Amino acid sequence: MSAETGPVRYELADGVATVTLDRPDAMNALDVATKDALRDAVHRAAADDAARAVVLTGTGRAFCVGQDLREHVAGLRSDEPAPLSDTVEAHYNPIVTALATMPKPVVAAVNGVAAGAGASLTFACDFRILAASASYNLAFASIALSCDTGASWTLPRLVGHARATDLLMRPRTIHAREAEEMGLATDVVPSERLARDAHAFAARLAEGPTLALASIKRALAFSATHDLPASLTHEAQKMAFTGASTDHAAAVEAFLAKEKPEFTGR
Ligand code: T3D
Repeated sequence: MSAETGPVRYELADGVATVTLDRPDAMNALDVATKDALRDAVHRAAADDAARAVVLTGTGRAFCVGQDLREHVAGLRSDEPAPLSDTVEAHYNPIVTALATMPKPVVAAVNGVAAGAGASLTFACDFRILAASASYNLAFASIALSCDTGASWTLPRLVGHARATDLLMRPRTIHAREAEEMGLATDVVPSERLARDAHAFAARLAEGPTLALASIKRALAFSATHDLPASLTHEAQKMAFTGASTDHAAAVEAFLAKEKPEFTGR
C-alpha cells in the first residue's frame, strides 16, 4: 500500500512500513518541507499498529546529505537569522526521538552517502544495512557546526567515545566496509540487492514477538542512562510485561510441541 507523493513516501507491506526520503535531485537534503514530512512519517510509523517493523531509506545516489545547505544559506544571509536550535527542536529532535523510541524495530537501509544529520538519522535506528556503495561523512565540523540529531548520544554507543570523537572532529568519508568494521553496519549488501534485502530483514522482524522486541529496545535505552539496580528493576518489569503476553505463552507451547511459533505481536 503506497501513500502520498512529496519529499517523503510512506508504504506498508508485509507488516513493514517503509519511509523513503524522495528528493533524489537534492541528494535527499533536508529542507523544511522534507523535515516536516519526515517527522510526520516517522510519527505515523510509530502509531501504525499494522507496521511491526520500519525501514528508513532514500532514493537516488544519496541516503541523505543532512541539512539542505542551499536553503540554510538563505537564513544565514538574512538580517535576522533564526537560531539553529529552532529547527533542531522543531524537526531533528522529534524525528530522532521517534526513531529511537518507537516500540518496534527500525532498519536504516542506507542506499548511498549519509552525511551530517543524514548519518545521525541512521544511528538512531536499531539496525543499519548498507549498500556496498554507501558511505558516511560526519560533516558537521566541516561547516563549523557542532553535532545534532542525536549523534553525540548514539555514535559513542555504537563505536566508542574515542572513535566518535575522531569521526566528528575529523570528518571524512567512511566507506561501507570500513563502517562495518567499526560497528556502524549490521550488514553490507550488494547495492542492487539493498531494497529487497532490507525489506526481507524487516519483514522477518515484523513476524517476530513485537512486544518482546520493543521491550528489549526500551531496556537497552533505559540501561544506557541508569545504574545496575535500576536497570535490574526495569528488566523485571519488562519480563512481567512480556511474560504475560499471548506471544510468550504460544511460543513456549510451540517450543514444547517442537513447532514453529507464530507471533501475533500481542
Ligand atoms: O539548520 C541547520 O543547519 C542545523 C542542522 C544541521 C544538521 C546538518 O546536517 S549539518 C551538515 C549538513 N551536511 C553537510 O555539510 C554535507 C555537505 N556535503 C558534503 O560534504 C558532500 O557533498 C558529501 C560528503 C555528502 C558527498 O560528497 P560527493 O563528493 O559525493 O558529492 P558532492 O559533489 O560534494 O555533492 C553533490 C551535489 O550535492 C553538489 O551539488 P552540485 O554541485 O552537483 O550542484 C552539492 O552541492 C550537493 N550537496 C551535497 N550536500 C548538500 C548539497 N546541497 C545542499 N545541502 C547539502 N547538505
